[in-house]
Amino acid sequence: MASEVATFCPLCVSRCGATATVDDGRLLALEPLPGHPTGQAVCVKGKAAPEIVAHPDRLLHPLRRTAPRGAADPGWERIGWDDALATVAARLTAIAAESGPEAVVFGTASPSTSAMSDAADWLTRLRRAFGSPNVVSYMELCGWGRHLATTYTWGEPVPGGYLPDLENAGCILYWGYNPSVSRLAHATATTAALRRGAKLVVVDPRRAGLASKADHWLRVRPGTDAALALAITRELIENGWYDTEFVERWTNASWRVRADTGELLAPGAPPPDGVATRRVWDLITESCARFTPEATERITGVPAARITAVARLLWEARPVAFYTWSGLEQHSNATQTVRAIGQLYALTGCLDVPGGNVLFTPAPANPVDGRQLLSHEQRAKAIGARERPLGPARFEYVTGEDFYRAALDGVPYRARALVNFGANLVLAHGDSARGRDALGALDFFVHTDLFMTPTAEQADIVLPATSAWEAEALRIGFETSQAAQSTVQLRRRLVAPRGEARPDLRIIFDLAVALGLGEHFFGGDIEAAWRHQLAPTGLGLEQLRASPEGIRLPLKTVHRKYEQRGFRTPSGVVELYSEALLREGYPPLPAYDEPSLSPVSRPDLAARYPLVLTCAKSLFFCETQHRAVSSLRKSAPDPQLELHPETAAARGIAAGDWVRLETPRGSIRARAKFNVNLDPGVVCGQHGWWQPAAGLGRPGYPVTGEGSANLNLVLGQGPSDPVSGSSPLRASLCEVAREAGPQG
Ligand SMILES: Nc1nc2c(c(=O)[nH]1)N[C@H]1C(S)=C(S)[C@@H](COP(=O)(O)OP(=O)(O)OC[C@H]3O[C@@H](n4cnc5c(=O)[nH]c(N)nc54)[C@H](O)[C@@H]3O)O[C@H]1N2
Ligand SMILES: Nc1nc2c(c(=O)[nH]1)N[C@H]1C(S)=C(S)[C@@H](COP(=O)(O)OP(=O)(O)OC[C@H]3O[C@@H](n4cnc5c(=O)[nH]c(N)nc54)[C@H](O)[C@@H]3O)O[C@H]1N2
Ligand code: SF4
Ligand SMILES: [Mo]
Repeated sequence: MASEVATFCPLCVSRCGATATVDDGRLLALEPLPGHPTGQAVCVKGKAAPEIVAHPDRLLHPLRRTAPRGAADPGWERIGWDDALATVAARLTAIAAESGPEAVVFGTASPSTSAMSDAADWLTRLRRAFGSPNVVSYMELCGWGRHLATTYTWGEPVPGGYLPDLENAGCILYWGYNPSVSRLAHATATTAALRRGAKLVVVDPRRAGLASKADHWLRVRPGTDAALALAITRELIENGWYDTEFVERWTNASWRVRADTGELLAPGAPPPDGVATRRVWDLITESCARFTPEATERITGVPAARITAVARLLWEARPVAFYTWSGLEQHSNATQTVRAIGQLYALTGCLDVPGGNVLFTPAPANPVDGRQLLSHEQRAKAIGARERPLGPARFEYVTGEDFYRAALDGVPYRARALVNFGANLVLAHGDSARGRDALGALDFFVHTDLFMTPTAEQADIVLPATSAWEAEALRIGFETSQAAQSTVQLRRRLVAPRGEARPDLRIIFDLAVALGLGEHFFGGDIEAAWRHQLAPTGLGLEQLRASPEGIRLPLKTVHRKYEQRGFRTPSGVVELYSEALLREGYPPLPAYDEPSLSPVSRPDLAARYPLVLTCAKSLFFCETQHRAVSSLRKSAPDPQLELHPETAAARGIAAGDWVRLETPRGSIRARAKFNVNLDPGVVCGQHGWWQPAAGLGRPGYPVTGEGSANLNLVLGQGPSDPVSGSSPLRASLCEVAREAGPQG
């Protein structure tokens, strides 16, 4: 008989509370779980969970490569788990002994697009216990702007840590973020907020998702968001639309700067004799001066009157809650852009107030990411730290390009091995061809995944991971609201693992033991580890097992915590003026830099490639995954390129035609999809196309070469953001032409 079990879907960052229907050891359906703080809805991908679990292409056994890398056929040979783990441990130990543990780079699929969120902290612990300061993931493409760059303004991530309090917001500001596609829990909460009268401003080159319900949709030219932010800031200042008290007391706007060195003087400190000083506020006013609404319309394409109207709305409809994501991450000016928005947001004074961006009270768990296990000395060896001391390397993340350089050129030292959980690096970073070469240059590569991918294909050993529904997992907090943060849930194992697949967490713990690091992993006992994590919550595993829908801790939000403890910046206030950036030679105040590959910065390229190219996620797939899932692929059978009908007409392209998308790096195929709301000078592509859908007879596409549909083949990793190394995947140049030959 079919039974219903409360669970949650970890396929993407939304982590929707869900009800699973299970019958005879099979997962049949996933439906919403309305009482759960993220359980209002389940998307098409969640609904496809049963298909993902049962997919015929799943990896079922550990595999060893028998042919050299680069061979057409890797010659996969099935091996046992003991053999696989022993081989991995032996190779990693040998490489660490010869070259230092830093030569072993760890990798992970983003926890926003995979169930690696179940195991992320434990993988970090394993890496640190092993002694490596290097994890290659997507910090520079996915988390920098939202998460780490903000520490140079706020001391803590806004948003990310400080999340939008949608339930109480007067005005919601989504800037390069489309939760209707990417985070259902935010989309449903936003719709509820609009129903009770909240205002909405969306900044996006496309009229996507909630933009059609917005009070203002600002159609910004990709990559010019900082100019827009500075223009809005200028309007706020000119009209006195800012929180004077907050700005005076809780930012360094009223501090003075030495004209000679640029250093800040603490409030009240007298300047040295003969040294001129300026107020930060005056410098800010000056730095925004040229961004008049009219001048900014010429840069961004956003009508001047809208800029003023949005500034007014942000002020009058306070409190403002905002969120940003991919639209601002993948740019050559990503850091300055989020600094500019951070400045704008400071002026509203909405930080940590009800309805603003709030640091909700997290469930009190023991941290397990093993921060203390990595020595300072090892940490300093992070790849990329020398080139970009304030960038991802400072937080132990290696950028894609830095990893490739270390693997291929030995700079700053050779990356010899990769221990990768999921991450489809070849498809997900720009310059796919170089990515594949870099993996080919490794001495040893072990990859854990549910499916064979173009990245997994380069591995020496491939380990089969269970899907989320074949594994028990502990989730402490669901992020989006205080109720969500207060929820602790132990997701049940709903069906038995397919084949010999094992949960990532099991693999991490077993590998730790095989590497002699069991003492840091409770001797390999996952339940003991969870008990340790849970201890401060007072919850036990048995209690959680008996309440599969999760248990809500009685936590209360505390607002304006900065009044007690200051901001977590070096100075204790919001650093509109950043000495940390100044010391490394970056502009200390938020600034606008033209994108590195734009019609303005590269007129030489624009003559041949006149269109601005950006990209966005698909509702039907997570990143480079799920094209093999029939129910999803049916709805989105082909790679798409959105373009304006006029742009198409000028090139003889009809809706649905196959087109060639050309950049200076090469060309790929996609199908034309008309979008009348786009600027005719902007087109929008999709990355992640490689996988065939055998069940539907839909083709796959080669990663490189003729017939490829891989957007990241024709996008580069540079010229990148000087602070973070973020790649210009969302603002570059291209041309589009109708594909020659028969269409169909
Ligand atoms: N369905 C689905 N959900 C997902 C994912 C997925 O692949 N599919 N991926 C997960 C992951 S890893 C992430 S990081 C999140 C990301 O979630 P989002 O950030 O919401 O993802 P996108 O839709 O790529 O980008 C948001 C918007 O940015 C716009 N944009 C593009 N260029 C610019 C620009 O220059 N400026 C501005 N202001 N906007 C721009 C796009 O048009 C798009 O509408 O989603 C997560 N959830
Ligand atoms: N052009 C362009 N490029 C982009 C982006 C973009 O918007 N445009 N987005 C960027 C962003 S925001 C991100 S986060 C990255 C995403 O890049 P990745 O984090 O690599 O995500 P995916 O491409 O979805 O690939 C995830 C891989 O993990 C596997 N996997 C899924 N679930 C699990 C699991 O539970 N365990 C294990 N072991 N494996 C699993 C999948 O089968 C797949 O092979 O891509 C970046 N690349
Ligand atoms: S939005 Fe869809 S894929 Fe993401 S967690 Fe919710 S149901 Fe799963
Ligand atoms: Mo991401």
